[in-house]
Amino acid sequence: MATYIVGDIQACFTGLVRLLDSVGFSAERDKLIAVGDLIGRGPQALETIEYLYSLGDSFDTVLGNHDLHLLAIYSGIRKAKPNDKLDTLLSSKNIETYINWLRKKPLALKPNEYKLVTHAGLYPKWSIKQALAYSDEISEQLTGDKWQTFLTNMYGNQPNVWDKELTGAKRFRFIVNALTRMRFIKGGDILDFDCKAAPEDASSELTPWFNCHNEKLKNSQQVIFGHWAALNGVTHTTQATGLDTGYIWGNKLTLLDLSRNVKHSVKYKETQ
Ligand SMILES: [Mn+2]
Repeated sequence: MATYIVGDIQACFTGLVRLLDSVGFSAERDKLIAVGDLIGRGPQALETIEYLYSLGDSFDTVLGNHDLHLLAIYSGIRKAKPNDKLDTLLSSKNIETYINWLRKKPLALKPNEYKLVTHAGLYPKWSIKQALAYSDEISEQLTGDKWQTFLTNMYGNQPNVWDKELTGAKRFRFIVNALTRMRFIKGGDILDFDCKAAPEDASSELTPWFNCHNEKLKNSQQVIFGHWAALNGVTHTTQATGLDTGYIWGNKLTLLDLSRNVKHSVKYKETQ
């Protein structure tokens, strides 16, 4: 039995199947975990969700910003843009099943004692235990009766600094932003949402979250994340592994074989 963690699929079903075939993935034997952004911008939203749903207990995922955006579009809270490419999925006869399935997915997962999986990463002031507890707070909202009210209040960039005394919509918004949208940190603890570039191309006042000292993260622990295509999987630290290698932008789709600690990729050009 192997556990594989796959980077941002973004509705690229063909690439996903090629990648899983290349490692001999078996839904009967193995487990697949995704870092979120299952859909969004790619051409095969319906095929991707149908397939991942069909894997049953062999599949799990954390939610990414595009997955939460899908829930908001389905709820009529946000309008889909043409480049979201969600029409085939939203008009599926099974859409309600898929939406209710996604609502039960967390923002953070612990695949073993030493690893944390989230879409964007781990806020430098949080331990893994805190991230999992805050993810549970969001799951309580997403699975509750008022899940659409929660989504209405989810959008926005403030507050951009964590304070454990935050309550209600502000608290939930910070948790969602830290776990699904974070890239750079300013001044040690401020979330920045303007820059999507690679670290070497960013202004000197911006630090990638994984280069900020986290006194609560032990040397043996590692954060596995996606979301940041410009990194191309390069973090220069053993405490963070980025799996978004920009397949949707013509680059690669990557998965990590967790037990062997080996990455495998397929190139966009070889799958067209
Ligand atoms: Mn993302």
